[in-house]
Amino acid sequence: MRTQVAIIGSGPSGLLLGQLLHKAGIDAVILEKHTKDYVLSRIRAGIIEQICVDLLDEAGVGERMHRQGLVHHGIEIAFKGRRHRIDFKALTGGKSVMVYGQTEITRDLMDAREAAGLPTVYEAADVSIHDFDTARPRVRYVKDGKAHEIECDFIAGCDGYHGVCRASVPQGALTTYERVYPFGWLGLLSDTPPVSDELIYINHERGFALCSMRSRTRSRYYVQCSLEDKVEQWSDDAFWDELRRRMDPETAERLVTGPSIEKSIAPLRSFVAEPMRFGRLFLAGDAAHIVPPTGAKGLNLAAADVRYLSRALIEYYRDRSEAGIDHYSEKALRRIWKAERFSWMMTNLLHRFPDQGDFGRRIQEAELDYLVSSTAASTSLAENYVGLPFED
Ligand code: RFL
Ligand code: PHB
Repeated sequence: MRTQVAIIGSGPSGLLLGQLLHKAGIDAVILEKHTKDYVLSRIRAGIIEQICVDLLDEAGVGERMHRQGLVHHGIEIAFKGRRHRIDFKALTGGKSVMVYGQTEITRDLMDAREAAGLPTVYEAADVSIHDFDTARPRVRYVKDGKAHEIECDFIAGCDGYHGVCRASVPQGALTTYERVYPFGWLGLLSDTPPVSDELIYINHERGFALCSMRSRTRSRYYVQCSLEDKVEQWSDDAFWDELRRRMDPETAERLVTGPSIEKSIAPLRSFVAEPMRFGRLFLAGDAAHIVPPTGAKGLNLAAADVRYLSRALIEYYRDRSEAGIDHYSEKALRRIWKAERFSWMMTNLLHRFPDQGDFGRRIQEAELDYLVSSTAASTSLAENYVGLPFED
């Protein structure tokens, strides 16, 4: 088989890239290790920036998002039992974010891909990539016990943190930067009305908590937990009790609980691999970088990479220019490091660290106090949260 771009991974990065290339008349095949249902069952991101909304519109998959997504003009930050609102609209000249689940985005992109009759190979086993340092890269995989090979012009590594693409880059060609945090997030999804109209990020002596949502009838909550905790040890009741303890009394009073429909633990990590291009292989999304979820940036960064990469590939095919692909890594990394900084800052600001000590705690309190009392500090948080402008 031959295609122009072989895309590895059908998460949001791979699917969005496939759709934008298709709109520009460029062929792509997507190879995905898991089943479609498995990909759709992963509960992840919930907040998208305007740039991601715009890109989904450009890809022609924005209709349901605009119908069902909730526009949010601010968040609340709670500490010492009080909530403080960060007003995005006032601080950023009218900007906002949207609540629309990653699962829904993935579904919309999969549906559009299917409707256009575009090829995705699910349950593609043993995917391996070859000759990406030449003009004729190849991808091999096994499907239903049969070996296949695809010849292509480019390979897009959209296969997440544990994927095969970054792992196939020769040792020494890659520099990685990493920070692993000494705690995780236990998340619970339930068909209960959200406790508030906006997200609440809580700094509490028992640990961080986050009140988020997927819709007006579906809530998503998180509590900071130990890395040793197992999800089976956490009954729904234990989760709700712990969440309630971390809330201010008024919020705790409003909390509506119910059975969980999903519960999982995610470790927190910051990670960047540089560069993001090796000959005719490009990395995009979680394959190249991870942020702790505290800044709600992971999916948004993936979308930003895809915006740069799709434009670069379109420029290559349309204008025969390599300028875009030559600058892809550098441009993407400039934005990535700013989001890494923001996500690291939010994580430090809001969590309890085992080695924090009294001094660290007082500094954190001063930082929070400064944040909510200074327009400059609130503006900085707001402009990062809604997404920094593109430097094209
Ligand atoms: P994905 O979604 O991991 O998709 C990669 C796909 O590649 C497949 N794959 C392979 N396919 C073929 N061969 C192989 N060898 C393969 N190896 C892997 C995988 O099966 C998978 O289908 O990466 P992608 O597309 O780059 O998307 C990134 C986002 O998923 C991620 O950044 C976000 O979910 C992060 N994130 C959040 N981001 C936000 O912007 N806003 C949020 O509010 C937000 N909240 C979150 C989050 C991530 C979380 N967790 C669980 C880490 C909340 C949480 C709890
Ligand atoms: C979510 O709704 O899953 C969510 C929202 C905001 C975050 C992280 C996760 O910062």
